[in-house]
Amino acid sequence: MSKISLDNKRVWVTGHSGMVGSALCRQLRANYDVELLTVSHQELDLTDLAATEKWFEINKPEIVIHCAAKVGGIEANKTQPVEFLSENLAIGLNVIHCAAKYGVEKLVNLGSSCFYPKVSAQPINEASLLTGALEPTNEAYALAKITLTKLCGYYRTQYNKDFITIVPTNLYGEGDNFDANHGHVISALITKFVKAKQENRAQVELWGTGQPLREFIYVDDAAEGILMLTEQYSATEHINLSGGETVSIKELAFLIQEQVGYQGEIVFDSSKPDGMMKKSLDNTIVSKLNWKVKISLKQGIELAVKSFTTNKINISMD
Ligand code: GFB
Repeated sequence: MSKISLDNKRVWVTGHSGMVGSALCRQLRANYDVELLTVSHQELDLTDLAATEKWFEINKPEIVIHCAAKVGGIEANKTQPVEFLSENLAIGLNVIHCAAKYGVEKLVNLGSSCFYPKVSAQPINEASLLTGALEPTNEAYALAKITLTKLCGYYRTQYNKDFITIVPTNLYGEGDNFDANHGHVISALITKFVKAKQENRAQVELWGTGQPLREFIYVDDAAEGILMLTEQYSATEHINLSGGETVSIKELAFLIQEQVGYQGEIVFDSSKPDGMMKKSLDNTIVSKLNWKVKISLKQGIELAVKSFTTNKINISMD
């Protein structure tokens, strides 16, 4: 199995209204000649196997890019492990099994940078998977993602299916969940700083020590990389999609504070979890495939703040 072309294919993006799914749809519409298939959660519940099978039978996707998932930041992961494990596993198993049963030409599964061991040599390479214990705050989500990644690999070795897994580093940008408590750090911080500025608050309270290091990629860069790998990558081994900037949460907070124009003080609540102390992914393999990040962290934060304020996103600070 080798390279494929997306052109003239029926391409189904699951989770098309989420951050990654919607970025993929924007690019597929603008830059590719595809028949794009999408279906809302109301029309199709992917945890329902019979309904999912029926959808495959009727719509006959040739390429599936599986983005549908229950996602969230460190707090959401920590407080809802049952849903993070069972929903992600159920959705993923149904989509992957149906892709095999209904003869999908290529399936792209998304892993997560948090599925690598809590203590990993940095930057984390693909071979680190399953070499140590997971970070407890996101163990449930990571277990679902690891199982689905392995399943794709087994489908290739046992049934010769062209199923791949791409592992994006931490993503952010337009279409993210900007909830202050359940969102990932960049979106949650944008919400917190914008609110604090609007309400003239003297302080913004952030979580943990501010010391953890995270690597970030703007979602439009990631979408370009995912589409490039869909066409060019075909292997049992998952592949990291990384090469973004790595900063401490404290440095990140200053960047967002500056972009929002908030003048007050930042306070870190160290009773809240830090999660993994360092998380950036090794990009040796993907960098050989003619793709690199174009949007700097500063530019990406500017874009994310703009999308947040222009879309007047309804935010929760509870
Ligand atoms: O993005 P985030 O929620 O998740 O948090 P992870 C990143 C870091 O930012 C942690 C700190 O060290 C947090 O303690 N932080 C500071 C905050 N203030 C805040 C805040 O207001 N909100 C949030 N969310 N964080 C996630 C996993 O881990 O990585 C997910 O939990 C997912 O499963 C994602 O896979 C990629 O980067 O630590």
